[in-house]
Amino acid sequence: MLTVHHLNNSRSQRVLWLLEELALPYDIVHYQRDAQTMLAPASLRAVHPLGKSPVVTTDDGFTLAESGAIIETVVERYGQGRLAPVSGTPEAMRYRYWMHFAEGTAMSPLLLKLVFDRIETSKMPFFAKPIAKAIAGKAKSAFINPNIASHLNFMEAELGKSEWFAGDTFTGADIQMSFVVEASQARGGLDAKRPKLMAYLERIYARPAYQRALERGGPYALLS
Ligand SMILES: N[C@@H](CCC(=O)N[C@@H](CS)C(=O)NCC(=O)O)C(=O)O
Repeated sequence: MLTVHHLNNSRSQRVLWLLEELALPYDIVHYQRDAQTMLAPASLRAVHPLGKSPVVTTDDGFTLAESGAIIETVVERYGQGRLAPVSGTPEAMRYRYWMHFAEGTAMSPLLLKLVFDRIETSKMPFFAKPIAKAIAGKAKSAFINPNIASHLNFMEAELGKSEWFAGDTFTGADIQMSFVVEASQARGGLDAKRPKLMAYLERIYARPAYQRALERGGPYALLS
């Protein structure tokens, strides 16, 4: 049996979804973000030293962290050929690419956007506010927003080539990429101007396993 250490409104939602897609039995231990800081509770550090979500523990004593590594490991160990392209094919190369692109490239500017948006609106002495706003505004206009836009344009173009990120078949790479697309909609400016990505979101929301994961994981709303 697998146990998902699930933080509300977080990347662990996609691990629940993965396990539902594979129809694997699993337990959930729930953790709640601090309402002020949005950080995970210290109890998650008892499971993995970084205290980040997702973490999965297995009956045979493994602790898995880092969502891409979790998805790849679960698909390899328990997937019986499902959710991953046959190795050595062009689809397998695309699968690996998107598995890494999600956290290695796409999430960085989205995280920076979250941080700088918060700086702009956080409480501080009145004289510091214009300085903070100017720095945040410059970081966003010079680096963060152009990178998010370029990633979105790239993803939109790729989804023009095939229905799913790795090809014509739904794979674990789509589960990994889902958080990027959802976060882009919540705070990265993704909207109807990029119809392929919006249709992709509709396709994933329509999957019964995605719905079941929401039922088990509880309310899910990404930070914006
Ligand atoms: N690259 C890591 C990121 C893990 C991560 O930052 N998780 C967030 C939730 S989406 C978290 O645990 N935040 C709470 C905290 O940092 O205390 C992954 O994909 O697993």
